[in-house]
Amino acid sequence: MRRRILIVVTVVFVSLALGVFAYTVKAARDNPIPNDARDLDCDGSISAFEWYTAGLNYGWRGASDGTLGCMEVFSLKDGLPAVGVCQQSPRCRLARQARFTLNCLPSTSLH
Ligand SMILES: [Ca+2]
Repeated sequence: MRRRILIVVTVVFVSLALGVFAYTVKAARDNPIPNDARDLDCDGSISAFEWYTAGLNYGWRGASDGTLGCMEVFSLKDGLPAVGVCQQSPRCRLARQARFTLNCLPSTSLH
């Protein structure tokens, strides 16, 4: 009897966990950020973690600094830009202190 209860509890717990995970994956997928714009560190590849994180925690809008031909991945938490995605090279531009850097250089190289 005890074993059956343990099995039922385990099945219920695993089902709930899978349901929550599926729900968050669907929410990440439904985010308007294009899949190829979810490279949050501009390293040229999009990991599953980046894809998932971008889908849940970031939004998509025109570049807030007015850069023409660029869209922006911004934090839903504070509204600050994270990555600029531009038509011209460099396509992916990290944002530091609310400004896009060129060639994804660290913010210290700007000053
Ligand atoms: Ca990346």
